[in-house]
Amino acid sequence: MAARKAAPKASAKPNVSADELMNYYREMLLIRRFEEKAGQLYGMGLIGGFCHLYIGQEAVVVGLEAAAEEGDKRVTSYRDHGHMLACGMDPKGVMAELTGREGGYSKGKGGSMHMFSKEKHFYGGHGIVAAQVPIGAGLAFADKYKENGRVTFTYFGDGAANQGQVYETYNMAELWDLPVVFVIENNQYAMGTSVKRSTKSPSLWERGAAYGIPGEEVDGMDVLAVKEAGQRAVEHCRAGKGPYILEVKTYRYRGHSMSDPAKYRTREEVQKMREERDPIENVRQLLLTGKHASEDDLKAIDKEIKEVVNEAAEFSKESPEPALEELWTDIYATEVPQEA
Ligand SMILES: Cc1ncc(C[n+]2csc(CCOP(=O)(O)OP(=O)(O)O)c2C)c(N)n1
Ligand SMILES: [Mg+2]
Repeated sequence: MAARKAAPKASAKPNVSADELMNYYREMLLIRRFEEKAGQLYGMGLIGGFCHLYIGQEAVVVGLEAAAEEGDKRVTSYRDHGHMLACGMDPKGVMAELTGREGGYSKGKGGSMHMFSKEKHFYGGHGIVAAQVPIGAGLAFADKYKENGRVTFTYFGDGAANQGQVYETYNMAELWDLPVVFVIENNQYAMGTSVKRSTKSPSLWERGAAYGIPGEEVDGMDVLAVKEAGQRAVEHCRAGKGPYILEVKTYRYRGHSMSDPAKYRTREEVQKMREERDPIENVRQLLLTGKHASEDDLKAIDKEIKEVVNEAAEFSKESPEPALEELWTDIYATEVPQEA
Protein backbone atom coordinates (compact mmCIF):
# COMPACT_ATOMS: atom_id res chain seq x y z
CA MET A 1 0.00 0.00 0.00
CA ALA A 2 1.38 3.41 -0.92
CA ALA A 3 2.10 5.96 1.78
CA ARG A 4 -0.09 8.99 1.53
CA LYS A 5 0.62 12.66 1.78
CA ALA A 6 0.41 14.62 5.01
CA ALA A 7 -3.15 15.31 6.08
CA PRO A 8 -4.38 18.91 6.23
CA LYS A 9 -3.82 20.64 9.55
CA ALA A 10 -6.64 21.07 12.06
CA SER A 11 -8.85 24.03 11.26
CA ALA A 12 -8.45 27.30 13.15
CA LYS A 13 -11.93 26.88 14.64
CA PRO A 14 -11.82 23.29 15.81
CA ASN A 15 -14.94 21.24 16.25
CA VAL A 16 -14.23 20.29 19.83
CA SER A 17 -16.18 20.59 23.07
CA ALA A 18 -15.15 22.79 25.97
CA ASP A 19 -14.79 19.71 28.21
CA GLU A 20 -12.49 18.03 25.77
CA LEU A 21 -10.28 21.10 25.44
CA MET A 22 -10.20 21.49 29.20
CA ASN A 23 -9.11 17.85 29.61
CA TYR A 24 -6.24 18.32 27.16
CA TYR A 25 -5.22 21.48 28.97
CA ARG A 26 -5.15 19.72 32.34
CA GLU A 27 -3.33 16.67 31.06
CA MET A 28 -0.64 18.64 29.26
CA LEU A 29 -0.20 20.97 32.21
CA LEU A 30 0.19 18.02 34.58
CA ILE A 31 3.07 16.73 32.45
CA ARG A 32 4.70 20.17 32.27
CA ARG A 33 4.47 20.86 36.01
CA PHE A 34 5.56 17.32 36.85
CA GLU A 35 8.64 17.67 34.66
CA GLU A 36 9.50 21.06 36.09
CA LYS A 37 9.38 19.52 39.55
CA ALA A 38 11.47 16.54 38.43
CA GLY A 39 14.06 19.01 37.12
CA GLN A 40 14.11 20.72 40.54
CA LEU A 41 14.46 17.46 42.45
CA TYR A 42 17.29 16.47 40.15
CA GLY A 43 19.02 19.77 40.87
CA MET A 44 18.65 19.06 44.60
CA GLY A 45 20.40 15.73 44.18
CA LEU A 46 17.28 13.70 44.94
CA ILE A 47 17.20 11.99 41.55
CA GLY A 48 20.21 9.93 40.53
CA GLY A 49 21.27 8.64 37.12
CA PHE A 50 19.69 9.82 33.93
CA CYS A 51 16.57 11.95 33.60
CA HIS A 52 15.12 13.06 30.25
CA LEU A 53 12.40 15.67 30.45
CA TYR A 54 9.42 15.82 28.08
CA ILE A 55 8.74 19.57 28.30
CA GLY A 56 7.55 20.90 24.92
CA GLN A 57 6.33 17.51 23.63
CA GLU A 58 3.18 17.23 25.78
CA ALA A 59 0.67 17.41 22.90
CA VAL A 60 2.06 14.21 21.39
CA VAL A 61 1.09 11.78 24.13
CA VAL A 62 -2.02 13.65 25.21
CA GLY A 63 -3.35 13.74 21.62
CA LEU A 64 -2.60 10.08 21.02
CA GLU A 65 -4.03 8.91 24.33
CA ALA A 66 -7.25 10.65 23.27
CA ALA A 67 -7.34 8.28 20.28
CA ALA A 68 -6.67 5.17 22.42
CA GLU A 69 -9.18 2.79 23.96
CA GLU A 70 -9.06 0.78 27.16
CA GLY A 71 -6.68 -2.14 26.73
CA ASP A 72 -4.52 -0.52 24.04
CA LYS A 73 -0.81 -0.70 24.81
CA ARG A 74 2.08 1.72 24.75
CA VAL A 75 5.84 1.38 24.83
CA THR A 76 8.46 4.10 24.56
CA SER A 77 12.05 5.20 25.17
CA TYR A 78 13.77 6.73 28.20
CA ARG A 79 11.90 10.05 27.67
CA ASP A 80 8.90 8.43 29.25
CA HIS A 81 7.42 10.43 32.14
CA GLY A 82 4.83 12.12 29.91
CA HIS A 83 3.68 8.82 28.46
CA MET A 84 3.14 7.38 31.91
CA LEU A 85 1.15 10.34 33.18
CA ALA A 86 -0.93 10.54 29.99
CA CYS A 87 -2.01 6.90 30.23
CA GLY A 88 -3.18 7.45 33.78
CA MET A 89 -0.30 6.20 35.93
CA ASP A 90 -0.11 7.76 39.37
CA PRO A 91 2.22 10.81 39.58
CA LYS A 92 3.25 9.65 43.08
CA GLY A 93 4.45 6.29 41.83
CA VAL A 94 6.30 7.87 38.92
CA MET A 95 8.01 10.52 41.04
CA ALA A 96 8.95 8.00 43.74
CA GLU A 97 10.56 5.86 41.06
CA LEU A 98 12.57 8.85 39.87
CA THR A 99 13.91 9.32 43.39
CA GLY A 100 14.65 5.59 43.74
CA ARG A 101 12.10 4.89 46.49
CA GLU A 102 10.10 1.84 47.50
CA GLY A 103 6.81 3.54 46.53
CA GLY A 104 7.92 3.82 42.90
CA TYR A 105 6.48 1.76 40.04
CA SER A 106 9.62 -0.42 39.95
CA LYS A 107 10.09 -0.30 43.75
CA GLY A 108 12.81 2.30 43.20
CA LYS A 109 15.03 -0.12 41.30
CA GLY A 110 14.39 1.09 37.76
CA GLY A 111 14.55 4.87 37.94
CA SER A 112 13.47 7.31 35.26
CA MET A 113 14.04 5.02 32.28
CA HIS A 114 12.61 1.73 33.54
CA MET A 115 9.04 1.82 34.72
CA PHE A 116 6.09 -0.36 33.81
CA SER A 117 2.40 -0.72 34.60
CA LYS A 118 0.48 -3.83 33.62
CA GLU A 119 -2.70 -2.19 34.82
CA LYS A 120 -2.30 0.74 32.41
CA HIS A 121 -0.71 -1.40 29.67
CA PHE A 122 2.49 0.63 29.78
CA TYR A 123 5.45 -1.53 28.77
CA GLY A 124 8.34 0.87 29.54
CA GLY A 125 10.68 2.88 29.62
CA HIS A 126 13.68 1.58 27.52
CA GLY A 127 17.20 2.99 27.66
CA ILE A 128 18.59 1.42 24.50
CA VAL A 129 17.76 3.63 21.54
CA ALA A 130 15.08 1.93 19.36
CA ALA A 131 15.00 -1.29 21.44
CA GLN A 132 11.34 -0.63 22.19
CA VAL A 133 10.38 -0.76 18.51
CA PRO A 134 10.55 -4.55 18.03
CA ILE A 135 9.03 -4.94 21.50
CA GLY A 136 6.06 -2.87 20.31
CA ALA A 137 5.64 -5.15 17.31
CA GLY A 138 5.82 -8.15 19.63
CA LEU A 139 3.04 -6.76 21.79
CA ALA A 140 0.95 -6.18 18.66
CA PHE A 141 1.71 -9.72 17.50
CA ALA A 142 0.29 -11.07 20.77
CA ASP A 143 -2.86 -9.00 20.34
CA LYS A 144 -3.34 -10.13 16.78
CA TYR A 145 -2.89 -13.74 17.88
CA LYS A 146 -5.50 -13.28 20.57
CA GLU A 147 -7.82 -11.43 18.15
CA ASN A 148 -8.66 -8.93 20.87
CA GLY A 149 -8.82 -5.79 18.69
CA ARG A 150 -6.13 -3.97 20.65
CA VAL A 151 -3.57 -1.56 19.20
CA THR A 152 -0.01 -0.83 20.41
CA PHE A 153 1.44 2.68 20.27
CA THR A 154 5.19 2.34 19.74
CA TYR A 155 6.98 5.63 20.30
CA PHE A 156 10.56 6.42 19.23
CA GLY A 157 12.66 9.45 18.35
CA ASP A 158 14.10 10.90 15.16
CA GLY A 159 17.53 9.62 16.20
CA ALA A 160 16.13 6.13 16.81
CA ALA A 161 14.55 6.26 13.35
CA ASN A 162 18.02 5.64 11.88
CA GLN A 163 18.51 2.35 13.75
CA GLY A 164 18.42 -0.86 11.72
CA GLN A 165 16.03 -2.70 14.02
CA VAL A 166 13.30 -0.17 13.17
CA TYR A 167 13.35 -1.33 9.55
CA GLU A 168 13.45 -5.03 10.38
CA THR A 169 10.42 -4.34 12.51
CA TYR A 170 8.64 -2.41 9.75
CA ASN A 171 9.09 -5.33 7.40
CA MET A 172 7.71 -7.93 9.77
CA ALA A 173 4.92 -5.71 11.07
CA GLU A 174 3.60 -5.11 7.56
CA LEU A 175 4.17 -8.70 6.48
CA TRP A 176 2.02 -9.91 9.38
CA ASP A 177 -0.45 -6.98 9.38
CA LEU A 178 0.31 -6.19 13.01
CA PRO A 179 -1.90 -3.60 14.77
CA VAL A 180 0.90 -1.21 15.71
CA VAL A 181 1.07 2.57 15.38
CA PHE A 182 4.68 3.62 14.98
CA VAL A 183 4.94 7.11 16.45
CA ILE A 184 8.13 8.93 15.49
CA GLU A 185 8.49 11.80 17.94
CA ASN A 186 10.58 14.04 15.73
CA ASN A 187 11.80 16.69 18.17
CA GLN A 188 14.48 17.62 15.62
CA TYR A 189 17.46 16.44 17.66
CA ALA A 190 18.96 13.23 18.96
CA MET A 191 21.36 13.90 21.86
CA GLY A 192 22.83 16.89 20.07
CA THR A 193 22.65 15.90 16.43
CA SER A 194 19.99 17.62 14.37
CA VAL A 195 17.95 15.61 11.89
CA LYS A 196 19.49 17.71 9.13
CA ARG A 197 22.99 16.51 10.06
CA SER A 198 22.07 12.84 10.42
CA THR A 199 19.43 12.19 7.81
CA LYS A 200 19.51 12.73 4.06
CA SER A 201 15.80 12.35 3.35
CA PRO A 202 13.88 14.99 5.32
CA SER A 203 10.74 12.91 5.72
CA LEU A 204 10.97 10.00 8.16
CA TRP A 205 7.42 8.68 7.78
CA GLU A 206 7.82 8.27 4.01
CA ARG A 207 10.40 5.53 4.60
CA GLY A 208 7.44 3.30 5.44
CA ALA A 209 6.57 3.25 1.73
CA ALA A 210 9.49 0.88 1.11
CA TYR A 211 7.68 -1.66 3.31
CA GLY A 212 4.15 -0.81 2.18
CA ILE A 213 3.26 0.98 5.42
CA PRO A 214 1.11 4.11 5.11
CA GLY A 215 1.59 7.13 7.30
CA GLU A 216 1.60 10.87 7.59
CA GLU A 217 3.31 13.87 9.10
CA VAL A 218 1.52 15.54 12.00
CA ASP A 219 1.88 18.91 13.73
CA GLY A 220 2.96 17.75 17.17
CA MET A 221 2.47 21.15 18.78
CA ASP A 222 -1.27 20.95 18.07
CA VAL A 223 -3.00 18.43 20.33
CA LEU A 224 -6.13 18.39 18.17
CA ALA A 225 -4.18 17.60 15.01
CA VAL A 226 -2.38 14.80 16.87
CA LYS A 227 -5.64 13.32 18.08
CA GLU A 228 -7.18 13.39 14.60
CA ALA A 229 -4.17 11.70 13.05
CA GLY A 230 -4.12 9.20 15.91
CA GLN A 231 -7.72 8.28 15.17
CA ARG A 232 -6.89 7.63 11.51
CA ALA A 233 -3.95 5.46 12.52
CA VAL A 234 -5.93 3.48 15.09
CA GLU A 235 -8.81 2.95 12.68
CA HIS A 236 -6.39 1.55 10.11
CA CYS A 237 -4.90 -0.86 12.66
CA ARG A 238 -8.21 -2.00 14.13
CA ALA A 239 -9.55 -2.69 10.66
CA GLY A 240 -6.85 -5.36 10.34
CA LYS A 241 -4.88 -3.41 7.72
CA GLY A 242 -1.56 -3.61 9.56
CA PRO A 243 0.74 -0.90 10.90
CA TYR A 244 0.65 2.86 10.38
CA ILE A 245 3.36 5.51 10.85
CA LEU A 246 2.84 8.94 12.40
CA GLU A 247 5.79 11.30 12.21
CA VAL A 248 4.89 13.85 14.84
CA LYS A 249 6.85 17.08 14.49
CA THR A 250 7.56 18.34 17.98
CA TYR A 251 10.26 20.12 19.97
CA ARG A 252 11.95 19.64 23.33
CA TYR A 253 12.65 22.82 25.25
CA ARG A 254 15.13 21.37 27.74
CA GLY A 255 18.43 19.60 27.16
CA HIS A 256 18.59 16.01 25.97
CA SER A 257 19.09 14.88 29.55
CA MET A 258 20.06 16.81 32.65
CA SER A 259 23.61 17.29 31.41
CA ASP A 260 23.57 18.91 28.00
CA PRO A 261 26.15 21.36 26.68
CA ALA A 262 23.38 23.12 24.66
CA LYS A 263 25.83 24.03 21.93
CA TYR A 264 23.95 22.48 19.03
CA ARG A 265 21.15 25.06 18.82
CA THR A 266 20.67 28.71 19.66
CA ARG A 267 18.74 30.09 22.60
CA GLU A 268 16.74 32.12 20.08
CA GLU A 269 15.57 28.95 18.33
CA VAL A 270 14.24 27.52 21.59
CA GLN A 271 12.71 30.83 22.61
CA LYS A 272 10.93 31.19 19.27
CA MET A 273 9.33 27.76 19.62
CA ARG A 274 8.22 28.48 23.18
CA GLU A 275 6.73 31.80 22.21
CA GLU A 276 5.08 30.87 18.95
CA ARG A 277 4.21 27.16 19.10
CA ASP A 278 3.78 26.12 22.72
CA PRO A 279 1.14 23.33 22.78
CA ILE A 280 -0.29 24.31 26.17
CA GLU A 281 -0.48 28.00 25.33
CA ASN A 282 -2.29 27.07 22.09
CA VAL A 283 -5.05 25.28 24.00
CA ARG A 284 -5.12 28.05 26.60
CA GLN A 285 -5.85 30.54 23.84
CA LEU A 286 -8.61 28.32 22.41
CA LEU A 287 -10.20 28.12 25.87
CA LEU A 288 -10.01 31.87 26.40
CA THR A 289 -11.10 33.00 22.94
CA GLY A 290 -13.92 30.43 22.91
CA LYS A 291 -15.00 31.82 26.31
CA HIS A 292 -14.86 28.32 27.77
CA ALA A 293 -12.75 29.52 30.69
CA SER A 294 -11.55 32.75 32.27
CA GLU A 295 -7.98 33.62 33.24
CA ASP A 296 -9.00 32.95 36.86
CA ASP A 297 -10.39 29.50 36.03
CA LEU A 298 -7.13 28.59 34.36
CA LYS A 299 -5.08 29.90 37.26
CA ALA A 300 -7.15 27.75 39.62
CA ILE A 301 -6.45 24.68 37.48
CA ASP A 302 -2.74 25.44 37.53
CA LYS A 303 -2.84 25.71 41.31
CA GLU A 304 -4.68 22.40 41.61
CA ILE A 305 -2.15 20.67 39.37
CA LYS A 306 0.79 22.14 41.26
CA GLU A 307 -0.70 20.66 44.42
CA VAL A 308 -0.92 17.20 42.82
CA VAL A 309 2.72 17.51 41.76
CA ASN A 310 3.83 18.78 45.18
CA GLU A 311 2.08 15.84 46.83
CA ALA A 312 3.90 13.50 44.46
CA ALA A 313 7.21 15.14 45.39
CA GLU A 314 6.44 14.86 49.11
CA PHE A 315 5.47 11.22 48.71
CA SER A 316 8.69 10.55 46.82
CA LYS A 317 10.79 12.09 49.58
CA GLU A 318 8.99 10.28 52.39
CA SER A 319 8.90 6.86 50.80
CA PRO A 320 11.85 4.76 52.10
CA GLU A 321 14.67 3.49 49.94
CA PRO A 322 14.19 -0.17 48.93
CA ALA A 323 15.53 -2.72 51.40
CA LEU A 324 18.75 -4.49 50.51
CA GLU A 325 16.93 -7.83 49.98
CA GLU A 326 15.09 -6.21 47.08
CA LEU A 327 18.28 -6.59 45.07
CA TRP A 328 17.32 -10.25 44.62
CA THR A 329 13.67 -9.83 43.63
CA ASP A 330 12.00 -9.20 40.25
CA ILE A 331 15.01 -10.43 38.32
CA TYR A 332 13.52 -13.39 36.46
CA ALA A 333 9.87 -14.03 35.56
CA THR A 334 8.98 -17.43 36.97
CA GLU A 335 5.65 -17.66 35.22
CA VAL A 336 4.20 -16.18 32.07
CA PRO A 337 1.65 -13.53 33.05
CA GLN A 338 -1.84 -14.24 31.72
CA GLU A 339 -3.40 -11.10 30.42
CA ALA A 340 -6.56 -10.46 28.45
C1 LIG B 1 21.83 1.85 20.98
C2 LIG B 1 22.14 3.15 21.67
N1 LIG B 1 23.01 4.02 21.11
C3 LIG B 1 23.27 5.21 21.72
C4 LIG B 1 22.68 5.52 22.90
C5 LIG B 1 22.95 6.89 23.55
N2 LIG B 1 21.79 7.75 23.31
C6 LIG B 1 20.84 7.90 24.24
S1 LIG B 1 19.60 8.86 23.71
C7 LIG B 1 20.30 9.12 22.21
C8 LIG B 1 19.63 10.01 21.20
C9 LIG B 1 18.33 9.51 20.67
O1 LIG B 1 17.61 10.55 20.07
P1 LIG B 1 16.12 10.44 19.60
O2 LIG B 1 15.83 9.07 19.13
O3 LIG B 1 15.85 11.56 18.65
O4 LIG B 1 15.25 10.62 20.93
P2 LIG B 1 15.06 11.89 21.88
O5 LIG B 1 16.12 11.80 22.93
O6 LIG B 1 15.16 13.11 21.03
O7 LIG B 1 13.71 11.72 22.49
C10 LIG B 1 21.51 8.45 22.14
C11 LIG B 1 22.39 8.47 20.97
C12 LIG B 1 21.80 4.58 23.48
N3 LIG B 1 21.16 4.81 24.64
N4 LIG B 1 21.52 3.41 22.84
MG1 LIG C 1 14.93 13.37 18.98
